[in-house]
Amino acid sequence: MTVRVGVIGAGMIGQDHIRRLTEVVTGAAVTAVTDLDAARAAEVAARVGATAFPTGADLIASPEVDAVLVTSWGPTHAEHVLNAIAASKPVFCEKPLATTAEDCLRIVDAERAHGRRLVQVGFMRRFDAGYRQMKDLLDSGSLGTPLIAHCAHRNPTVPDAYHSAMAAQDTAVHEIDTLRWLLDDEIVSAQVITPRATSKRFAHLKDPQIMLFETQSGVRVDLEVFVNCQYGYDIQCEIVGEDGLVRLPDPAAVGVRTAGRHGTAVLQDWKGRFVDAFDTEFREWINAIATGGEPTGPNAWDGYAATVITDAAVRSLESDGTVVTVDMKPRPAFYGGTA
Ligand code: NAD
Ligand code: ISE
Repeated sequence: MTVRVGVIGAGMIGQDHIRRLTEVVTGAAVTAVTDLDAARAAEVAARVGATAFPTGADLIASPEVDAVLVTSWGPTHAEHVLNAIAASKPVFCEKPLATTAEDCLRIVDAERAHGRRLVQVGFMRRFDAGYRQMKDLLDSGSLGTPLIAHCAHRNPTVPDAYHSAMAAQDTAVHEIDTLRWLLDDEIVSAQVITPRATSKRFAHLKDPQIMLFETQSGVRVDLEVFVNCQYGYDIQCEIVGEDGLVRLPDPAAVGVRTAGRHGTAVLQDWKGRFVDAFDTEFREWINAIATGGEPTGPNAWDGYAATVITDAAVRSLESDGTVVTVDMKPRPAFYGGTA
């Protein structure tokens, strides 16, 4: 079966995922595209032989669409995801699931009422080979009980539109999801402190930021978010357990020796760093739909959890580094909890 995907939002990542679905992943076709910019939707649709639709609602209702991919701006995600659930269509939503906890809970409630999983959230790091090796090792118990996580998330630069809260909402949200999954533990508090600011930033931005999280079982996480580090896109993660530690590998790269130096290049953006993870993410999503199964990646509850934890981090940032307790509802049985 070929899964016919309709894409809402044909911007940077939308076009990259369209390329992936049409050129990399087998068993998928992009049959419908919509964008607020109708000319862009028409141009991208024509490129892949799809139909351009005027709105997300029209696209979701189309019989040409089996599954929906939401790659529009964050504040519009909830509306499209809720419409897809109402139409009983699987929906892959790029992060964030929604920009407010209330909207995330509306999605959770709608999916539970539907009775079967339809929603997957685009936290692609769970599909990265290095993180998966870390997860296997941690689950094996060979490092003993995890105690501490040290992480860094560095981007070379960010545009003027990137503001201080986005360090949590847009950037650290990836570590927040990844650590919940790696540790199989819940984050219960957040604190954000700001060291001396780099001079290489737009004046309104607090950069870098140091985020400290505590999990239910007492693991402490320190995360440096530095989005104007200049030198490249650099993701680091090390988890220390009672019997050893595990570190995320750097991407494979040739070693170069020249002019009295030796080294490897540093990647410059998330597209290159996580290209294989994105490919795997979509292969597994399409495969689950094609075989009539439920999506197996991050679910709507993970989307909700990430949003309430980033909310706590933003509250800490805005209150000069107070420790903020995460205000999370009990996890329903539908998502593996007890409520
Ligand atoms: P973008 O601005 O390049 O593209 C968004 C597109 O959506 C634009 O073309 C815009 O016109 C369109 N759009 C907005 N609202 C719409 C609506 N209601 N209906 C139809 N079209 C609409 O943004 P982007 O960088 O591609 O980011 C899109 C989403 O992907 C964001 O939620 C972002 O957080 C996420 N993202 C995820 C990653 C990742 O690493 N997983 C990386 C980058 C972006
Ligand atoms: C961007 O939206 C992403 O999701 C990238 O993975 C992240 O590294 C970057 O900081 C965000 O702005």
